[in-house]
Amino acid sequence: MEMIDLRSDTVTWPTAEMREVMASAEVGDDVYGEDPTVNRLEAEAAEMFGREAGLFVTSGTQGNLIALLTHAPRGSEVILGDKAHIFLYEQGGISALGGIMPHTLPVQADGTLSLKQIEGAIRGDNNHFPRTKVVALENTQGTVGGVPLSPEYVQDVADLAHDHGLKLHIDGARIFNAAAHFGVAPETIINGADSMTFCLSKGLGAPAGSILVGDRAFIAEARRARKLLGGGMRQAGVLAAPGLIALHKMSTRLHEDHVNAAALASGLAQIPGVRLLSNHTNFVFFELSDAAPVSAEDFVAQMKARNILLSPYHGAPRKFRVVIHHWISAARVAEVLAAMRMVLG
Ligand code: TLP
Repeated sequence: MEMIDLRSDTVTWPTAEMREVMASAEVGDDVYGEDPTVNRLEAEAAEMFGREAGLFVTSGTQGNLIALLTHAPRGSEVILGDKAHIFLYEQGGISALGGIMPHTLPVQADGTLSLKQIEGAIRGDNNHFPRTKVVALENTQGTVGGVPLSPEYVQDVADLAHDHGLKLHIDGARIFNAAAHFGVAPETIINGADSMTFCLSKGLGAPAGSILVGDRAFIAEARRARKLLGGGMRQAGVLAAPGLIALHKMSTRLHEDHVNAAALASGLAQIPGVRLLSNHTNFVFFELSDAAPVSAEDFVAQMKARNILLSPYHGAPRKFRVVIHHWISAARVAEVLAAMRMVLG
């Protein structure tokens, strides 16, 4: 990647090794269940997370939608955070396509939903009410700063959900960042969850795709929902092959991104005109203070002229989210800090 692109970890290009395995991937028709590379990726992802089965889907958005369509019939309800990606950034797909009602609870600063509030939101048996079917968590929780949720908290939510006959789904787009933060196995970070989607295409660097894991019966139904949504891919082994590198190799290096993000955060905190807002896992949030000598637009333009891409965070013109990923080495972090000192100096 020539540009230093800090806008998201979705921008990562596949590595040279990924491109090579794409060229030689064994393929078959995955709608017939005959793509050996897809089958291997699904099985190995499921095993890594201690679940019976996996499903290769086109995106994180599709994985979440499929999971909730599978857990929750039309007219039922899902309890989720008011700052969850599923609620804010997926076009209301669960309602538009699934007839599922979102019951939102405030996402707290530590990324959690309060257990008490979850319990209070679960509907009783009453003809007037929709039936609550699912609780959905996001780990790491992006909108509050890439905050990781602990395995203990996830287990508590799973226990609460199960005590009430509900399922727990996790939007684990960045689940390996959470596991790296706590230094626990992938299986542990999704303690008790009935389903979980994670993305191969963000910090793990694959060109496309996500995986949904769960038990065998759930994944069999989810496979039907994927077809319904037009997500039955054919010779998808060319995408699954880099996915295997993402799963086994890239997932083990994310602590480096966290170290680089922390270095960026501590450098930013020293720059006049910058107010550091938060740093968790591979995310850094900051804003330009009134002391900054440039407008937000000029700041973005001058950084771009120095080969660095930033974009203001949704709806807040002077606030920025920086996402560190494998193309942003420690040397590039130093370049970013030097450029910021020049632009804001
Ligand atoms: N997040 C993107 C944007 O859509 C905001 C980003 O740049 O962070 N869950 C979470 C927690 C996500 O952050 C995202 C993407 C998704 C799901 C959706 O994944 P894709 O883009 O594969 O549909």
